Amino acid sequence: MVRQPNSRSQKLSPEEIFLFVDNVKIAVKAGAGGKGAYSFYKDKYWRYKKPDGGDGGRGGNVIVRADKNFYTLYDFRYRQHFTAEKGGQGMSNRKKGRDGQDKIIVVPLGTLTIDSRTNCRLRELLEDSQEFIAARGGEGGKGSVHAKLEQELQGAPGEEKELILDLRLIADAGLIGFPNSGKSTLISKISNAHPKIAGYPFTTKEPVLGIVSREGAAFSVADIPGLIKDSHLGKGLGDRFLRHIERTKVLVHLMDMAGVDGRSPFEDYRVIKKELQSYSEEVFKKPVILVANKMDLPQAKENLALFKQKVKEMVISISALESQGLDRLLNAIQKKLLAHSS
Ligand SMILES: Nc1nc2c(ncn2[C@@H]2O[C@H](COP(=O)(O)OP(=O)(O)OP(=O)(O)O)[C@@H](O)[C@H]2O)c(=O)[nH]1
Ligand SMILES: [Mg+2]
Repeated sequence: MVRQPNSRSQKLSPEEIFLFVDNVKIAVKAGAGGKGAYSFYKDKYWRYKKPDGGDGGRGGNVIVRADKNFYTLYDFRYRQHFTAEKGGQGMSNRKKGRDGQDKIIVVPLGTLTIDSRTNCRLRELLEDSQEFIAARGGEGGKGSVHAKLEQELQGAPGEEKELILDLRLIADAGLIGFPNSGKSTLISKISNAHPKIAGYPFTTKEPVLGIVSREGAAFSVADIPGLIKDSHLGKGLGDRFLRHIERTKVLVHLMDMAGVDGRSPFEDYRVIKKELQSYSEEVFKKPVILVANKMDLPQAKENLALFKQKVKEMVISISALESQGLDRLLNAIQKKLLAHSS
């Protein structure tokens, strides 16, 4: 199951607008190794005391693990410090101390971990349950059975790091378009995602992931907040969410063909293309499926005819609201995904 954001009230403070968190800094500390036991054994049969102190346990590691049920780093706004357990002390009678428990940090798929002090990219987790040790626990100290020097009794300290977690969602297809073009209506009809839908711009304030299940196949779709002219300069909600379609294989560009908000669909098409190009050449070059939405409205047919005179690419006509043409669209997305799967 893909976790959906909680339903939120309509009025959000500027702070809350960016509830979807995709970059955080955290501090992690692995457990120190336990101390080796300094202990000796003597009974009536032995003339000298014999060492019998066991080794200390290993300190716990800090592990970063990907989980497909998470898709934001929001929780890290409330918790930034993670410490793994220390190793237990060694005991007499050669008993080894208990190993410290690992600390598991759960992150969404698509999270890159960077060591903030060295700026070194540690690992990017792209699959469910994939994990790596971000900070290693210290070795336990030697017990008096093994230790030659007193210093050897001490356990090694655990690694301490400051990590940056940077998320880029992983989805097969990304929905783009002007606010109110019907992106959320579409994703709610074709997938298990049910974002808020309303007739005012910027209803969607954070990316939403949905899974489309079809016979014998499934693919994921990301709905991101609408783009407008000069999004790349920060207008509207800006282009900050476009990073979440950087890894999609296919873009689905939705256009309000009825021009409900009084704009021309062709102008919208040009503006979005320009915004993509201003954002990055790589995103601009992604395969795009053009979709004429709101074809149930009277003005749409005439606008589509005009649009087709100016744009040579194929356009798929749908009405997301009335679930018209969705099968054709899904077939086209699947076909493009197959053609561009590496
Ligand atoms: N008539 C008609 N209205 C539609 C259609 N698709 C969406 N709408 C309406 O258009 C308005 C905007 O729809 P949304 O799905 O919220 O649009 P959006 O692109 O997600 O908008 P933002 O989240 O603001 O970027 C709503 O009132 C929808 O009911 C359609 O096919 N036909
Ligand atoms: Mg929306």
